[in-house]
Amino acid sequence: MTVSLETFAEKLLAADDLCIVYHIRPDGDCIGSAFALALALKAAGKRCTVTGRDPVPNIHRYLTDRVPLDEIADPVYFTLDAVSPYRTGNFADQHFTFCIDHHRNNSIEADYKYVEEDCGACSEIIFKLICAMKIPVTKEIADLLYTALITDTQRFRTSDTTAQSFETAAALTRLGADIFGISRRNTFVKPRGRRMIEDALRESLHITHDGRLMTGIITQADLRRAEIEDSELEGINSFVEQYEEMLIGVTVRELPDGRSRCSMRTGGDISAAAICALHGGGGHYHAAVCELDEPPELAREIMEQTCAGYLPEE
Ligand SMILES: [Mn+2]
Repeated sequence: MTVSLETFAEKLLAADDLCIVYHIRPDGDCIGSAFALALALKAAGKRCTVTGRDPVPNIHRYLTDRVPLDEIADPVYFTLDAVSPYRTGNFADQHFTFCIDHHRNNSIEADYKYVEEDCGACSEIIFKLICAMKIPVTKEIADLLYTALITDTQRFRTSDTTAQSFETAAALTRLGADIFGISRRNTFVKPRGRRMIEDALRESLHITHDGRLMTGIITQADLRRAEIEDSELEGINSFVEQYEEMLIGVTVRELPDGRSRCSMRTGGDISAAAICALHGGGGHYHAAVCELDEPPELAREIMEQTCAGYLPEE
């Protein structure tokens, strides 16, 4: 049932023994939001834990390892930043009491659900929720929420970045968030492995239709060579966006099981969410994703065929 944020806050304050579930292949937004909320709920005297199918990416561990979690036998489940049951991984069949999200067409059923479509980051909602519960936002919470905000808005440049994104950032700045360090760490500095992957991706590019359609591939072999985990490549799907002529850009990432995850970025009036929906995926207007059972080279061909039909007439 969809409820107002006020009702959501009331119901959450009345609950205890919570388990917050972040989505598979976690990013800064779901991790920052989940651990910030856990800290807040614990400050309000509740028992709380955070879990997800995949481990917390190393880059965020310096913040999350400091969050003390409880062991809870029979928790109340809370999901955030996951658009569908599939995205909750091994919790796909779990009954969720609480659900918060910022994606279009969220398909998770929950007793209490609050979705703001197309807001910059889930953490903007989590910040409002913590404030609505009148729980103080500490520097630790602010750091986690800012990590989520800066990564999901890609330094405030996605098309979902709104005045609320900046208002949240201003508030978190006043609350002591490490603006310089978090931005630098998450959006600017590139470790050696990351640079190697970018080189491999550049090499793999297929650029057609006068540069308007481009596809690239990152394989498991690339990851091994660069000695980097897939989870350490947040933002890599936006690499294609640096090409000025690009209208549709797809980054095909080979999954450990040989299937392909196709991340799409679009410009102009082309809906990435609509194209990815054709292959069972979804997401935002200019950034969406779908998974194909095919290996990367074949998945690339399929995506090229699908996308070519969406390019405007020259
Ligand atoms: Mn998000």
